[in-house]
Order: sequence, then structure tokens, then C-alpha cells
Amino acid sequence: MGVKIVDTCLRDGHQSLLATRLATEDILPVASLLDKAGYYALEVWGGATFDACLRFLNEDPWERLRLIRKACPNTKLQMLFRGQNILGYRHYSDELVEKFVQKSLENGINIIRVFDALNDLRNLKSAVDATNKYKKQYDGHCQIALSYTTSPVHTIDYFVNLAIEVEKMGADSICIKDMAGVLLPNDAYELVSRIKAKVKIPLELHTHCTGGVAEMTIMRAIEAGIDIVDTALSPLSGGTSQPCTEALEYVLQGTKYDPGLNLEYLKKACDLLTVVKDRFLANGGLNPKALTTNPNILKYQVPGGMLSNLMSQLKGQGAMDKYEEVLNEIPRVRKDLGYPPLVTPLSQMVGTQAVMNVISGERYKMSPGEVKAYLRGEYGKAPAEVNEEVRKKIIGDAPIITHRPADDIAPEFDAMKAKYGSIVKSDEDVLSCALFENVAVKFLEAKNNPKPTVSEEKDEVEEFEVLIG
Ligand SMILES: [Mn+2]
Repeated sequence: MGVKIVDTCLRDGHQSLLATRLATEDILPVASLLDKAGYYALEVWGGATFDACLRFLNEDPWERLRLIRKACPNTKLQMLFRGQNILGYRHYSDELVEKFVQKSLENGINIIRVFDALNDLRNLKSAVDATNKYKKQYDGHCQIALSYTTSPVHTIDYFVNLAIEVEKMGADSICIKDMAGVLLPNDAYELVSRIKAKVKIPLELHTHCTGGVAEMTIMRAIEAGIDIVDTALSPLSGGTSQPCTEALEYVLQGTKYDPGLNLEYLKKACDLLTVVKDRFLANGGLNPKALTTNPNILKYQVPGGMLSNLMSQLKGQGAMDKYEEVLNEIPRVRKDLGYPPLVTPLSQMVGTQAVMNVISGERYKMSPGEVKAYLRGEYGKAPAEVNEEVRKKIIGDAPIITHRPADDIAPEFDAMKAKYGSIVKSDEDVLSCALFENVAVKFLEAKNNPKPTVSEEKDEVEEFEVLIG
């Protein structure tokens, strides 16, 4: 049996290259061709797609999901799910997590890929339990992703042990999620071989081309026995996205690894998506820089999306001359904070803190509220010891919680339903409001009561627009 392929062009591909701006009308014709090409699954939802639908595209993300489901009767659909954060940036109640899982499955998702930025397994539990509770009813599958990074604590042993733990927790498969594209080929070989020797469930690899090594990494992972690989259809592959699907099919054809994809359907889908991509190139929606290989990320261990976010923050403050200094500050901040993997929302926190440390001229003189919350334990357990001097400087003697953060959150669904009253017409609407209150309320008001609205209100998470998943 060959290697199975998950195509990410309709989720991570456009999140990485087009700031998540593909519209449903661009997606559907491509999806219905990919549906016939023989993929194991298509990743189409989650990450920033939900937010971008409401915030920038004036689209209902649930409606998009239902339409993709209709266009893809033959292929499993996958979403990315940030554990207790769902698709948002704070922790939600267990009951809200369960409701979101159930509604995602009911509206068409099969594979829920759950991860936690800190690999704190307590933050995965309610999403995993909910998926397992409903998976029979909706043909669901619970995948747990390990947020890959390197640090003195993030060794191969660490990830092998984590894989053993998540199998015990009830995962149907495991993904090595290298959101920054820093996994090197020989490390991938060792990591995959050693995990495969210890766990029975299928293993998948997700990486990014940013640093120029992803194709080599994937090939070594295949040689080590990886079961599933994430790639993107050519128009949205490469650069900060995943390696190219068609190229991998050509490489593996005639070998025991042959994924068996139908290249004719891939070509047709590629032709359609190329027209869309060209439109984004012409209107500036695709910055050619995102397609450039950037081996610096291998040195700084920083995701590509975070680098571009950093550049725009510094440009905004007229401080581009500090770029190199900030890049050097990032690993120091990361160490002080106990080596969090640089994935949403930790990537934004570490990046913003590094910018503040450099611009203000004094380290930790200022800190974002999220970093304060992190240091109080509100995102879960840091992978390594936090620098206590730094913690003291930022939060003083504020109490630190060591229990699971969501234990403090009471059920909130019914209260939200009541709060939004007649604006919400379904449980899905309530969930949209729960996650992205300002943009969802605005969207639903306009949808259910069409009239021109003028609002300058800023959303509290606007600075988080560039997301790394
Ligand atoms: Mn990714």
C-alpha cells in the first residue's frame, strides 16, 4: 500500500500564501476535481479560514463547509483544531469545545486534527473526548498533532514519549506538525522510525517549504515508514506552504510508495487554481516574497508567517533597522518563557514581546496581556522552566495556576445564546459569535437584517491576523 496524501491547498496552502483569502466560489470547483483524484483527505477548514471568512470575505464559514462537503462526496475532509482554544485565541469551556466538535462533524468534517501550542495534553482532552464520542455517528476520526520544534527539551526522545502518550489518550492517528518547516531530513528519518517502532496508529507528517528542506524531509520520512504526508496542489505549494502534490506523485510512481493519485484530475484542478492564483498575483494578494526560499528560518527557528508579521510590525513603527536585533531577541524570549513552540498563539506572543524588548530599549519593560496570562499559567504548562526573574518583572507576585486552565471556565454556551438573542439563528451562529464575537455579530446582523452598516470598531484580535498553523 502506498503513502496516503492529504492535500492542504484549500486550507494551509492559501493560509500560507494568500493570507487565507480564497473565497468559497474559488474553492468549490477545485474541491470537486480533487475529490475524484484519490486523496486520503482534503484539509479544508480550521486554522485561520473561519476567522477570514467572517472578517474579510463576508462569508459564513459553516455554509462554506457544507458546500465543500457537497462537492466532495468521495473524500474525507479534515480540519485543524487548536485544542481548548478551538479556532480562537483563548480557552473555552469543555462544553463549548464539545459543541464545536459535534457541529464540525455534523456539517461535514471527518478528521479533526487537534493540537496544543504547548503540547500540554490536558488542553487536548476535551476535544479528543468529544471527537471520540461523536465519531461513530458522523464518520469522524481523531488525530492528535504534536507541535514540532527544537529546543533543549524538545528532543527526539521527548516527541517519541509524547506520541506514546497521545496514542494512549485515544488518538486514531498522530501527526508530526512542523508548522515552521524546521524539521531536517535526517531528524525526520530518526523521529519517524522511532515513533513507528513504539505506536500502532498511523503517522502523518506536516511540514512547510519555507527553509528549502521540506521535499527532502518528506522523502526521508517516507523511507522511514510514514503513513500519510501533507502536500499542496502545485499552484499553492512551495514557499511558505507545503511541498507540491503532483511532484511527489511523479517521484513515487512505480515504487511501493506510490500514492496512486490521478494526475489528470490534478491537472484540471491545477488549471483552475492557477487562474485564481494569477488573480492574487496581479492584485497583490500574493506577495512573491512568500514564494522565496528562506533558509534563515533554519537558523532562527522561526515560522515564515511570523517573519512577515514581524516585518510589518517593525515597518509600522518605522523600525525596520531593528529587524536583525529582533530576530536575535526571539530565541532569548523563547528561552525565558520556557521554550514554547512557535505556533499560534505563542508565536504572536513571543514575536510581540521580542519587538517590545528591542524597541523600548529595556527587556520586559512592557509585555502584551497574553504574555502575562501565559506566565500566570493560563495557557497551560510551559515545556521547560520559565525564567523566574523575568516572570517576577512581568507579573510580580500574581498567583500562578498549575491546574488545567479550562477547569476554571464554567459552561458558557447557553449564556452566549441568550446574549446574542435574535442575531443568532442556529447553534452554529452561536459558536461563530463565541469565537470571533465582533466580526461574527457584524456579519450575522448584516446577513439576517441586510442594511448598510458603518463601523470602525476594531476587533481585539486584529494584531493576530497572521496566523501560524
Ligand atoms: Mn501548517
